[in-house]
Amino acid sequence: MKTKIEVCLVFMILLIGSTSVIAATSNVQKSYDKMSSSNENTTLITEFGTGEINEYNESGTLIWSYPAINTCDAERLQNRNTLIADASLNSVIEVNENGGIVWQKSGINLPLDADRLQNGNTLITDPANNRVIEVNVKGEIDWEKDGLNYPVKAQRLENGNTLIADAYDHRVIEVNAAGDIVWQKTDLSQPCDAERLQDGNTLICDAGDNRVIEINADGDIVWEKDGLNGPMDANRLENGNTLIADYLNNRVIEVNNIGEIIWQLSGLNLPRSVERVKPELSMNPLYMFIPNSVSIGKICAYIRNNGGNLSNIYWEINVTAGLTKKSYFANGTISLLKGDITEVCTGNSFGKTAIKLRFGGISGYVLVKIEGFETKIEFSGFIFGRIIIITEYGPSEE
Ligand SMILES: [Ca+2]
Ligand SMILES: [Ca+2]
Ligand SMILES: [Ca+2]
Repeated sequence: MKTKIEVCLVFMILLIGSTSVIAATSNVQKSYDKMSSSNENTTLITEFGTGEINEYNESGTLIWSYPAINTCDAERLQNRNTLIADASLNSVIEVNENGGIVWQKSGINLPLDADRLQNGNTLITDPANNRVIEVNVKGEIDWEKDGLNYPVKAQRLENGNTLIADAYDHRVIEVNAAGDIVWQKTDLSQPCDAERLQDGNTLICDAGDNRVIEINADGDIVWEKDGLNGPMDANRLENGNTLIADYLNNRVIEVNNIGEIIWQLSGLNLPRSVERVKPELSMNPLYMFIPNSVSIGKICAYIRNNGGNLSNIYWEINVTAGLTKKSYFANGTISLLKGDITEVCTGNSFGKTAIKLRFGGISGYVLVKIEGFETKIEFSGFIFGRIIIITEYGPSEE
């Protein structure tokens, strides 16, 4: 079966320069098969056959799509943007909800995987150069592991080490910051994905053997799902099930701990990566707007709060008055208690919890951050108004 996956990877490379062929294969009916209740989350899938990134709800309805040409991996970030390994651009890009590129690392020949790290850097597999790199926000390489043989996926572990599916060396390795191998599983068949699980086991797409396996630290197989066709991505879900991109079977399946399929989306077009997106990450928790043509008005920031008290809102308002730049309300934190409504923005029905700040000036910006999310809005024209921060979803009313 190794031959088949090799062909598959070669096919993938051929596709990079052949977009007209890709478009011809895109007209596929999605079918949905629910055998028992899954959950209300959405599923983000890169479909290599069309190059698109598609987000489906549980019943298989397309709810968001990014019309790329050749993408191999995508993940939804905490700020609700989507990080994409885009081979047609030779780049890793971060796009916002509207598809606007807000960050880009170019000059990577065939990026297959990109992960945003906790330090804000991005971990990227660069198989054409047989390496995995970590780049900072400026795109500079902060860390690198070279000498690999077609690394397909990588994961930064909690201990700071990096787990790499090194496909053509048929192994999964864990390397430390110095690049030394501290753990490995050899004798695999073109592993295309690996992730370290909470209990220390490792989940591997043993693609050439058409199976997903879970092994313990000693390398013993403790769980297996076979009968697949070139699986490219597997993720252990919080509910204990495993979500698998069954690449050459053109489907994504969720299987339980005895391997039964409990949910699937079929009729896909070479699903190469898959991720379950939590509901709280499927909506922007933070919105701000300035109503059109406002000379005296409001800037509103909506913050979604899933319950409890909002606290540690970082806010910063910077206002330019004439030629003099002034800062009003420099920055700080605000504790917001449940039910503490001070004002509701015009025309909205969200108001649950709010704070209100006053400022005045000609132009400037407002920046609000909460719990790792941030949003910034720039304004021009005279404004003497207020910023109102309210929760879209406050704690449920008793
Ligand atoms: Ca990734
Ligand atoms: Ca990864
Ligand atoms: Ca995975």
